[in-house]
Amino acid sequence: MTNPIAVRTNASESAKIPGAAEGGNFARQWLLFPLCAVLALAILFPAPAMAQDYRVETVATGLEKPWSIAFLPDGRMLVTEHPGRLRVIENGRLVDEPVAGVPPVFNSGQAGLFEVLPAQDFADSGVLYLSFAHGTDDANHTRIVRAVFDGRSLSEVEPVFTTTPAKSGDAHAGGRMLWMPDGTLLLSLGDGFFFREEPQKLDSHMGSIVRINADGSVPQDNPFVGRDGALPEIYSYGHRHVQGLVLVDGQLYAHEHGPRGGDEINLIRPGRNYGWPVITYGRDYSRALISPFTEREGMEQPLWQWTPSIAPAGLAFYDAGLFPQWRGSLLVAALAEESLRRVELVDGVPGRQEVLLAELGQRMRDVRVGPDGAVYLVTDEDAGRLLRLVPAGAGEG
Ligand SMILES: [Ca+2]
Repeated sequence: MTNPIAVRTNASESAKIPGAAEGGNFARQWLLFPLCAVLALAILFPAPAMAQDYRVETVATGLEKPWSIAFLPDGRMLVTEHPGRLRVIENGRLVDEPVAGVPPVFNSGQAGLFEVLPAQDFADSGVLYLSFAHGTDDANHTRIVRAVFDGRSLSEVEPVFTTTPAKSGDAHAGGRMLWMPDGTLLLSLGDGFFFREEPQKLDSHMGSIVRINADGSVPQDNPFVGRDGALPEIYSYGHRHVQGLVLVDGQLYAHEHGPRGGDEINLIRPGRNYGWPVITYGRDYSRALISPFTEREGMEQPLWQWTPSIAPAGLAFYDAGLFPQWRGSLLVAALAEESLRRVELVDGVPGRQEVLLAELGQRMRDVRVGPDGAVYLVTDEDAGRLLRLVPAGAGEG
């Protein structure tokens, strides 16, 4: 175990899921039917990428639990470190001094500094958004602040959104952010791990995706505006722990952690209920049944579910030119599987999958496509790395 703290709170994030053993039994049964076996294995155990597909470059090392990656219009990059630091990569190298002025975060287990997201008008305004766990172990919230970044420090830091109610503990706080095409901002949240009933409640932000305006106000076309007892920021609900958001052709995709099994990719629509914990394809970490149901009227089915869990963290869509064979794919960083999953979308639905980077044996926390068309990842390690994937034949970056 590389992360004893996370083991306590979320086995799917940290445990080596015993997929190989389960797969072996499954495969032996199918080998009675050789053709079926070949087909099943091809689907269930996608082959690692050919070694010549890509080359892995290390952009930066010594990042403590790096969590998210952002690109600035002038070519600089930003990386958050989970304990509460914001780092700058300038001219291809990590600036020694962390950015000053980052607000204090609740740093424990899965709680900490989450994402950095440049404002859509960053080139003019210099405004960044940060998401993080705020408060104490007894009472904490997921918070978004905005601040002006001058290249070395933050100023004019002001909260724009804070979840309600407060929760205890350091697990499942969400933290992924995304700009929608209309200029509204999404934030993904979790069920706090110990508060499984919250995602079905509309008077709690826990287990939802919320949508706010850039100044923190509520968009009046949010699905629950005006409904008694409902929080107006809620955009979708019934989520366990959403750790990836991305737009593809104007459609919103999210992935979320199941418990033991049942990690999901969902197509997110406003006002919809994604089912947790009433329906799930996973079981509890004790293997106990959480629910006998995998579907129910009024609740959305995932587009895809992973059992055993891969623990998805970070989500991108590849549509660049550097890897033409990857175009049209979701890229999913995985913690438990220690991989990058490439998930082909066919008519908007997950199809063939490919497991990349398994040869590194490292938990992957975030994945992004750079403006250069390369794929960037951070490894979830105490001495984490920022990686850049380029085609194997490409010149040194
Ligand atoms: Ca679900």
